[in-house]
Amino acid sequence: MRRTAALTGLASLAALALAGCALIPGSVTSVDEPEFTNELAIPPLAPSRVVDGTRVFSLTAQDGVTEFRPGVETETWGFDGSYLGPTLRAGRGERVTVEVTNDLGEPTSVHWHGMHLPPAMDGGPHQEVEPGATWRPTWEIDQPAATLWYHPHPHGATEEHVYRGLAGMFLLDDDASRAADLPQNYGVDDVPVIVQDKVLDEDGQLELSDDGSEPGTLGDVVMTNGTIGAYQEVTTERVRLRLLNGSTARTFQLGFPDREMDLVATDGGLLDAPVRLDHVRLAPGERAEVIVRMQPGETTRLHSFEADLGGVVVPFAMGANDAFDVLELRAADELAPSPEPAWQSSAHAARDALHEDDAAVTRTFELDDRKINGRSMDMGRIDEVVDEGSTEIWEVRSIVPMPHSFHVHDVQFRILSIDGDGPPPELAGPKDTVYLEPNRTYRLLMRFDDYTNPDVPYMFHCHMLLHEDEGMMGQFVVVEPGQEAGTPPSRGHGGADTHQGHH
Ligand SMILES: [Cu+2]
Repeated sequence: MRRTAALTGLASLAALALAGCALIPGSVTSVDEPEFTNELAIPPLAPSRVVDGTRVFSLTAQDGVTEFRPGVETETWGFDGSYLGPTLRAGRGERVTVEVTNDLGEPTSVHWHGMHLPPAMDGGPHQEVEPGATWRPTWEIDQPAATLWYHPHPHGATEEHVYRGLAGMFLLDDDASRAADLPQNYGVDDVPVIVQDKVLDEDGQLELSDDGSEPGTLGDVVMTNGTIGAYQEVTTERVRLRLLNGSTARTFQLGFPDREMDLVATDGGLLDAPVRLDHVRLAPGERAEVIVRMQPGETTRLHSFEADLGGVVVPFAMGANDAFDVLELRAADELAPSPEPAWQSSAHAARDALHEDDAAVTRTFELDDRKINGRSMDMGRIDEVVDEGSTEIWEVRSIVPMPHSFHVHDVQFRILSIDGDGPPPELAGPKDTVYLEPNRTYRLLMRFDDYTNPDVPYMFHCHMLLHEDEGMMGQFVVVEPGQEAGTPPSRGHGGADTHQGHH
C-alpha cells in the first residue's frame, strides 16, 4: 500500500533543481492566517487509575472527523478522539501501564518517543497492534522530567499514521521539576504546543503526496494542537510553551519577531540553566520548552522563520524559504506574577550524568539518501549489538546535501561536538533527536544502562517519516556482555504473520 516512487532522494532533488521554483509542489514563501480567532485546543490530561501500585492509562486509536475549518469535515485519526490524543503524565519512580487499543482498520503501534524502557514495551515496528487488539506495555519511569511524546511506528506506514493525527504528549515530572521556578499550571501557563503542517485538498481532506519527492509532504497550513489560526489567552507574566515538532517532514525555526525567549529544556529534560534565544530550530520529533515574557494587554505571535537548514541543496524545496505565523499569545490586562526561571538539579543528577571518559565504544553512522551505513531497514537483521552498562559515542554524519533528523530509541544522548566544535547552547542539553546539517559530524554520547534483550531490538532512524518508511532505519539490541544477538522476526507492516495482539 506504500507509494511506488518514480523518483526518490537524490534523483528527485536533481529533478527539482531542473524544474525550478514554480513547479515545486508544497513550496510556499509565506503563509499568514489572516485571522487568529480560534482558541488553542489544549489536549486533555489523560485520566488514569492506580491498580496494585501501577498507574494505568488507556488509549484507543480510532478514526473520526475533525472540523479544522468551520463547516468542513476532514477525515482524521486520533487517540480517544478524532485528532491527536490526550496528554499522559507520570512521575519518576512510578510504574505505568498503557492499554493501547486499535480501533483502526489496519495494524498500528504506539512508540513512547524519548522514553527509557524495555524494548518489548517500546512500541516500535516489532510491537504492532492488530485491529481490534489491545496491547499493554508496562514499565517504570526512570529518567528526568521531560516533554516526551507518543506516536505510531508501524514499519512503512509511520508517516501516514502520524500525518492523519495519531500523536500526543507524554510529560514526565521529577523532584527537580516540581520544585522548579517554572510555570507549571497545565493549559494555563504551561502549554503544550504540537506544531504540524498539512496540505488540505479542495474538499478539505488531508493530502499526503505520494510521489516520494523530497523531503516528504510540506504543508501550507500550520496547526497547533490541531487548531488552525490559534490563540492562547495569557494570564501570567511568563508562559511556558512545550514545543513539539509533530510534522512528518518540515523543520521549523520557531521564535517571536519582537522578543527573545528563555530555552529551559530540550528533548530529554531541563538544561543546566536557561538560555536566551531569538529562535529555536526543531526538526521532526524534536522538542523544546521555552519561557516567553508578556506585558499586560499585548499580543504577539509565535512565528516559524525561514529555516537555516545548513547546506542543503535546493533549500527552498526543503521548506527553507517558508515562514508561518503559528500561535497568537494574547495577554490579559492584568498578569499574575511569574518567577524568574530557575531550578536545582534533581536528586538523580549524578547517577544520570554522562561522562565522555567512560566511553569504550565508538560507532559510525553514515546517512545517505535512504540508507544508514549503506543498508536499508530489515526487521530481521540486527545492525548493532550493545553491551549493557556501556557508554558509547555514536558518530553520525549525513553524507548527502539533504535534511535528516536522527533519533535513537531507549536513551537520551548528549552532543559532544559538531565537526569538532562544542554544540551551541540549545543543543547542549539532553536529546533523543537531532537535526543533521549535511556533511557535518555529530558525536553523540549515550549510555545503555539496562533492559537487556537479545531478541527484541530498539530502533535508530531518521525522523523525517518518509525517509524512515522508505528504509532509513536500523536496529540495535542491548545484551549482557558476551551475549549474542538473537534473530527477530522479519515480518513487516501488512505481512502475513503480524499477530501481535496481547489480550
Ligand atoms: Cu532523513
